[in-house]
Amino acid sequence: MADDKKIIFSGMQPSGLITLGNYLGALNNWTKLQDEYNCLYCIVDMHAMTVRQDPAALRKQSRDLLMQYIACGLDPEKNIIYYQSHVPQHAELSWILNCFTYMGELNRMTQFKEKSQKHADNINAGLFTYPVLMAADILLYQADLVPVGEDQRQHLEITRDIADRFNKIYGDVFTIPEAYIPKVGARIMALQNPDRKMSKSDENKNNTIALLDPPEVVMNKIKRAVTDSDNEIRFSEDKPGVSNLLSIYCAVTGKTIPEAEAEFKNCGYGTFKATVGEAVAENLKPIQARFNELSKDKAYIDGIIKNNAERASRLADRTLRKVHKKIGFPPRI
Ligand code: ATP
Ligand code: LTN
Repeated sequence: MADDKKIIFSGMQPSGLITLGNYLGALNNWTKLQDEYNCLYCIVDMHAMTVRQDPAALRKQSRDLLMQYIACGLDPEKNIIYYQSHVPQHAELSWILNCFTYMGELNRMTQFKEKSQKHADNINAGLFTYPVLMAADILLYQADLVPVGEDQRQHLEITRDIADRFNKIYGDVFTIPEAYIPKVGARIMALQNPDRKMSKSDENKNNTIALLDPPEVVMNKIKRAVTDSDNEIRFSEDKPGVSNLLSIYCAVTGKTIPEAEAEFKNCGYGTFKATVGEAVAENLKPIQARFNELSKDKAYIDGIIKNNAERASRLADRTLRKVHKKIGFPPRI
């Protein structure tokens, strides 16, 4: 990695097929940043353990997620793309940072509250300390910038607080990272429930568009998306369904909201949805073609998995050793 470039870290959970929300909120930005920065993009399988996963499905989803990263345009030579569980330093730093994080801080996390409600039968300690592992992910690599969707803003804030607290005690150990959130597409909503965010683990598949959904499925899901009855295509808080489709359209075409509103001024919802559906399906086609090619090349993917984990681990070790020294762990002889 070039020493003069700033560092980016981000990750996604292999908790299902990536959605248009994950793509527009995060992954799309990752591909844009790969030339300017030294980037690490992780498949956070240890985070996915915070809710129950079927082992065979988790294994497949993890590999599929890695291939989707590449299919979306991440170059595995330029970026370090790897599985979190292959780099043990994440868990090691996470333990130490747990001792610098307060219960009260973790109690305020909205993701914890939402996931606890959704999985009331499994409110485990990992779900509670999830943000600490995320802080460890980021701080291990001294990341300057973290490209994520809007829902992760709070986790970035706690990461900064933990890093700052640690630095105040031990000197400048960690870089304080900044969130990098897109202007359009940072919060794509569920198609059938536009008052909550699109999530890849949603059981109702009509709520989500997966990057790997074939064009006819994309068209159908968008046609069935919840709108309202006034037939007016404008971006407004009282029109969450229409506004969500407008955001999706703008994020995939690069148009602004006023441009899109003008374009659909005299259209009904039928034409509007068909145009949005087509734009999305067209955007996904090359990604799907690349994904299918990659699925056939086992040796290539295996090579990336091995090499990139080693590269990440070497970098992570630098920070972890520094931390060990600062806090007073005995040196290795
Ligand atoms: P899960 O359903 O398992 O909680 P998720 O779909 O919320 O998963 P994550 O793996 O937690 O996705 O997040 C990956 C990235 O995608 C994060 O940067 C997150 O902010 C972003 N993201 C998730 N959902 C959306 C959304 N609806 N709109 C925009 N960005 C999103
Ligand atoms: N918590 C994130 C996923 C995640 C992440 C990270 C994102 C884990 N570690 C580090 C950015 C940086 C999520 O739930 N979307």
